[in-house]
Amino acid sequence: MITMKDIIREGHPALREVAKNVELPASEEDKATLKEMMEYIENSQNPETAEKYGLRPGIGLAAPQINVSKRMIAVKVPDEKGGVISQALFNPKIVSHSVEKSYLTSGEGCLSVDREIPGYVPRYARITVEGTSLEGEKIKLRLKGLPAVCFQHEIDHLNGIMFYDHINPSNPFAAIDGIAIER
Ligand code: UDB
Ligand code: ZN
Repeated sequence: MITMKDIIREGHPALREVAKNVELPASEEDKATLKEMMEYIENSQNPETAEKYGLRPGIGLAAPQINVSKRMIAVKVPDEKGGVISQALFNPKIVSHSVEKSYLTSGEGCLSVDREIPGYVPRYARITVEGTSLEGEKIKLRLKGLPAVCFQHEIDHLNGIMFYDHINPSNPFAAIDGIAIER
């Protein structure tokens, strides 16, 4: 089971690497890793298991965060319609995106970052993501709102990009021409 001690933190070089494509069909080992990542997210969102194991409640996790430099992500995130988008993907890719931007008015954090870093993180407002599920099916997701932010944050990890790389260094809260997402 993945716990916080398995999650590498800011400063670890693996967070700055470009992760490798997963060869498909995925090996049993890669599938087991991705399943464990999704289990972390689920355990961390369950108040009892989160408390018991000291898990920080997460909505997404990328394999480089557990020091596995492969293109795998697990996301379980509420959408705007009261639903939940729960998806583990191999080789996720943004195949199209809006010109329009959006950002969380509360900024972002990261399971691999143990400090508050204030500022708006501009993201694409709408994205289409393709990838392959644990079952080996091709998946295409059209996302907006928090799910779009979360998938972009996780896919950034696969490219060695941290959320704060996107913050305007001279004015972290400079107005962004786009859609504000209230937390
Ligand atoms: C998170 N959770 O899981 F706007 F219902 C963050 C942490 C770092 C604060 C735990 C989070 O943002 N939850 C959230 C936000 C909302 C509404 C809501 C729950 N991550 C995952 C991560 O570090 N993956 O690598 C960071 C998020 C920042 C933007 C999306 C992912
Ligand atoms: Zn993160």
